[in-house]
Amino acid sequence: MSASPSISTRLLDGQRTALARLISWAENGDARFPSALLEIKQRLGRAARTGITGPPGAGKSTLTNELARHLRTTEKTVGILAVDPSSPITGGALLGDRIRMEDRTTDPGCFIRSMASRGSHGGIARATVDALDVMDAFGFDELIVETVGVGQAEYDVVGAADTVVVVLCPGAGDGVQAMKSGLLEVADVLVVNKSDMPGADRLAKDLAESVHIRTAPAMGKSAVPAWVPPVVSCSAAKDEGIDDVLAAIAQHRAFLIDDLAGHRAIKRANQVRHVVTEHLDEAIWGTAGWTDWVADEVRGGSTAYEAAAAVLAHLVPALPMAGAHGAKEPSV
Ligand SMILES: Nc1nc2c(ncn2[C@@H]2O[C@H](COP(=O)(O)OP(=O)(O)O)[C@@H](O)[C@H]2O)c(=O)[nH]1
Ligand SMILES: [Mg+2]
Repeated sequence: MSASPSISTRLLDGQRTALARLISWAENGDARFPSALLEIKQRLGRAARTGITGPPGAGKSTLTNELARHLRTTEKTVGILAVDPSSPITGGALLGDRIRMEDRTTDPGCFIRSMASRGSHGGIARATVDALDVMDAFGFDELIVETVGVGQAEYDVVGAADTVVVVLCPGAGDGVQAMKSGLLEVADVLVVNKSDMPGADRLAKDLAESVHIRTAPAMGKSAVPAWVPPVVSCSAAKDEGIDDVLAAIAQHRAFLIDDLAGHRAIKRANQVRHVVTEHLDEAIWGTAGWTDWVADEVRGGSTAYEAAAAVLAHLVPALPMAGAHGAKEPSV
């Protein structure tokens, strides 16, 4: 009797049940994931990865759907990951996205998965990269990861992509807001969606101007031309300008091509950090019972810093903060 093929083998054979299962392992931080990843490692790195972020309501999901549809007309296979870092409570919003993307779900060349990650922000970013790796090994040509919102957690999630697309729209959350919130810094491509709405041209102009101001000094200093994020206008709802968005993404990818491996290595290093942080967090607070000890200390009158110093002194004696204030060793 021969053993049934492993889940990695089944993934590489193109079985969708294995794809779904491995993404769940990634999502849940399943202990079986690391060895499964090792078995699919040889097939990684082929897919192009695009991250889509921006304020709620900008049209990210509509655009993602359109990008996928246009890519499908060129025979490219597409995997989509919709990440909601806030909490499983927003399942309603995810369901909404799912319904809107429905016309993609009957197409065998397109795969859509929503992920509502539990745990820390680092955990979401880690799970996203793992899920993208699984989809990459499965064989999709293009991967798109969409995340809700505009904060640091969202940058961590989409920052793992080769190309980060920031989607804005006229009206709510205007250009000034975007500039303040640091969205311009993370964008490789800036998209002004809802070009059918008033104020879209103004927003595109303002964005192009601030990108120019921001990138000009850097270009002056360096002999290597820096990437200047293009501002592209489109209307996802009216299916206008979608190919311009795809062209801008392709241009950025072409810009990266000389050092794609280096670009990806930096992002991969972030993933190592996330894994280490997540494991430490789990080891300290999940299994070792430090939470109770800390609660006792605080109840006994310690400040948070005193209690933290005591924990750190025990865990990592070489850390500068450890042992500060002459904190005593905890006995766990
Ligand atoms: N007028 C207009 N509305 C759009 C456009 N793209 C999306 N929308 C609408 O904007 C709303 C938010 O879109 P959605 O894709 O869910 O935004 P997300 O929150 O960024 O994912 C929906 O009601 C869309 O129908 C567009 O190009 N023009
Ligand atoms: Mg959405």
